[in-house]
Amino acid sequence: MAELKNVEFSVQHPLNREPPAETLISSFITPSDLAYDRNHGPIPYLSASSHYVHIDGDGVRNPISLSIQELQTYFEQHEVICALQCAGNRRHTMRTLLKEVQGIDWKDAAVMNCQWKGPRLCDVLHRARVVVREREKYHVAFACEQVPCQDDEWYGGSVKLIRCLDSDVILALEMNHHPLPINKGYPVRVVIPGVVGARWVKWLDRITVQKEESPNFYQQRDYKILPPEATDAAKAAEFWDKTPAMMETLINSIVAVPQDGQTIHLDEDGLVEVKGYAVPQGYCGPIVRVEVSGDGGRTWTDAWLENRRASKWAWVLWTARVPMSRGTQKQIFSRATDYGGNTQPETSQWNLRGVGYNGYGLAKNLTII
Ligand SMILES: Nc1nc2c(c(=O)[nH]1)N[C@H]1C(S)=C(S)[C@@H](COP(=O)(O)O)O[C@H]1N2
Ligand SMILES: [Mo]
Repeated sequence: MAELKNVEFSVQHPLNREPPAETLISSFITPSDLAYDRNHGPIPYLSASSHYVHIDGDGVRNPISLSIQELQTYFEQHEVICALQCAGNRRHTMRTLLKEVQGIDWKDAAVMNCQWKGPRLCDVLHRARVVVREREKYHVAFACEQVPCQDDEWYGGSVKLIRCLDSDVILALEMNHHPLPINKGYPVRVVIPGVVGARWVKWLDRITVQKEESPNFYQQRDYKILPPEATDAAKAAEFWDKTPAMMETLINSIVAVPQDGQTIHLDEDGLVEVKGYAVPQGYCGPIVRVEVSGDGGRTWTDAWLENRRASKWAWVLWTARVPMSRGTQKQIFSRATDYGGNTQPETSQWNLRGVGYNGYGLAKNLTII
């Protein structure tokens, strides 16, 4: 086990929680105290005045250690508004609709849409003088060695170097115009718009340019869409190395209002008000269309999209008024499409870890009166 430094011992289990989806969609920018928390280990309490980020690796001619103050003053501070989503978001729908899976029972709210600010990763790498011949062969590995995790002694993940040179990839020092909250990675975390949350390493202390992906458990043995033949942990063993690590988020949308099991009055026009969020696929945003069906997919109504032009990486909040007939056991579907032409499928393929579920948004067991 790694040495226990700065551990908050009062947190016995890693902190994992999500807000109710109806509350989450009440604001375009998610307030930090409403945002979900996902942790594979205890939360470290770090001091910004003694924390350093070390940059090293293959082709790094000038390995450097930067303090938080240096990250703030040596580089232009760049702001980005983007969605952050756990790869396990909507696992509950996969396990209830398709088949049992392994993992935290996330519903639809393991996602947030926030404003992040800090130096661009490409500027920091530039200062460390990264000179490599075949850029496409390299990865950038991010690590937090502050606390041990449940399945590894540290937390880490990596992304291809070419993806990291995108000018919106930043080392965030601020979230929603305040220093990062402790839970969110204080004093620094990496923000990689369009990529699953698992790679957005919090409490970041090392950035390494290397030819291989991160060797960390959470890059190698988790956060992969295993093939359906991997039906249990023993069978999964032969597939981990052959299956790519998840990177880009998938196009998705969910129905937040109404919620499963509710009773709804039709309005005078025979319509039901439906609300939710939609997130684009990886680099293909923004969301350009959300359609909603109250009759099992026979007819679809276009939703009104809020804040569609805010950022290609952001979510959109949407509202639709959908015709429905009275009765019980009614369902509502939502289906999003992004600028890159990706449209949500009706369901997605089952996988053991229940990651990457992006079938139609769904509210079920509704009674319409
Ligand atoms: N150091 C560290 N970084 C981490 C994690 C972690 O457990 N430890 N969890 C990852 C996962 S799986 C997700 S989904 C996001 C969650 O970020 P949040 O807790 O700010 O919501 O952080 C990522 N970064
Ligand atoms: Mo995650």
